[in-house]
Amino acid sequence: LREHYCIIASNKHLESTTMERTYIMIKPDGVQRGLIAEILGRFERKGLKLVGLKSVVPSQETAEAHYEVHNERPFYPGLIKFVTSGPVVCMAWSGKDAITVARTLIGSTNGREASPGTIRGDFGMDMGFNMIHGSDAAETAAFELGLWFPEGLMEWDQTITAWVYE
Ligand code: IDP
Ligand code: MG
Repeated sequence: LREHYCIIASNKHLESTTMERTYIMIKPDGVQRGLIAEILGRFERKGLKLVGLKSVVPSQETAEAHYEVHNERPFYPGLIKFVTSGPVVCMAWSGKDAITVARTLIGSTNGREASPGTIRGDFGMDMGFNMIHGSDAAETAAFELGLWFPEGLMEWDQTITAWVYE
């Protein structure tokens, strides 16, 4: 069946997609609220491949580097205090257009405005407590993955891939 299906699929024109890796982080509010498995499960069920996973209490330096683009914003000091307040879950997920796919799963920044079905839309009510971070572009993904995973990421073949992508 699988072989037969591949013959059909191979006749399709090539889609313009890119294999990407993205940095995803469950922030301290997501951990405190017991949403780790719920959030991680959504990425797993979607078909993204887990290539990095750990839990840390972020250092001041790492948090400041991560949110450096926001360092002039009024919410920045509070954001750094919040993100260093306890454990976060650091993840790296890979897949076709993984950066955009992950941002779509996450939803818009303010939970009250985020669409139902998204993580923030289903569980969030505010801007500051929006439970999760996702890289917003290829350059930021590369920077953030290097920042949070200096040890590197996992290389592995996931057997379900053959049934996730045509
Ligand atoms: P994003 O996480 O959806 O990419 P950004 O605009 O990049 O949103 O902001 C980074 C993070 O900073 C947000 O996820 C949120 O935690 C926090 N943040 C952004 N704007 C505000 C605000 O107006 N008040 C409090 N926190 C904010
Ligand atoms: Mg952002």
